[in-house]
Amino acid sequence: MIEGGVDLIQLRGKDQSIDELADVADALHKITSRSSIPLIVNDHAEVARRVPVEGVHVGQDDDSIQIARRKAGREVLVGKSTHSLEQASAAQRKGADYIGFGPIFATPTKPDYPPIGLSEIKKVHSDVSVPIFCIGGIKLDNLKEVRSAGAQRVAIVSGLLKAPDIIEYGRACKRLLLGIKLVTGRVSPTGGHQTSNIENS
Ligand code: TZP
Repeated sequence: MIEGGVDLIQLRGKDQSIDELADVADALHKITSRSSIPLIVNDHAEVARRVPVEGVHVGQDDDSIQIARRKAGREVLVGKSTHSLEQASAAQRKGADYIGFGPIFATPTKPDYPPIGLSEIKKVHSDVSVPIFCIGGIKLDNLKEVRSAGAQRVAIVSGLLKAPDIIEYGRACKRLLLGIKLVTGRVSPTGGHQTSNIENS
């Protein structure tokens, strides 16, 4: 993934124990840190106490941002999943360093949420100033329309994981994003640049 140009990686392990997640996060972090790619752990902020990951990510039904920070016990990025304009603004008010916004399209990876569609992407970017990762059903095939709808950052899960060649797929996404708007090489999720971050899990 890193060779494919991914700018940020999120570790998701819904069915794994904290111990298992911490082991995977530790091994992954040894790789991501060599390339200065931030590693974000989904759901379980306590992992950040044990492994020097750069951030944690919480959903609407998980710990609050405040509790996630407390559990991490040190300064980390905290991101929040949001599924509407109201949730996006609330997450910023409550101190999120970045938000996920989606699902943009219907996706089997998150079957229980109705898709938001492309129409609110511009609005969320005008309402919210923290970095926004559009997510959900985004693939190489629809990346151009997502970008044209105003997305500055995207998170891709199954598109990348199911690609026959992850490196090529990542590079193709990156080329497409870079072609539409010039991007800095690598940014932190809190950076203000228009950039193409591709999250994976
Ligand atoms: N949050 C909103 S949609 C989604 C998450 C975690 C899943 C995105 O996965 P995919 O496979 O890229 O649609």
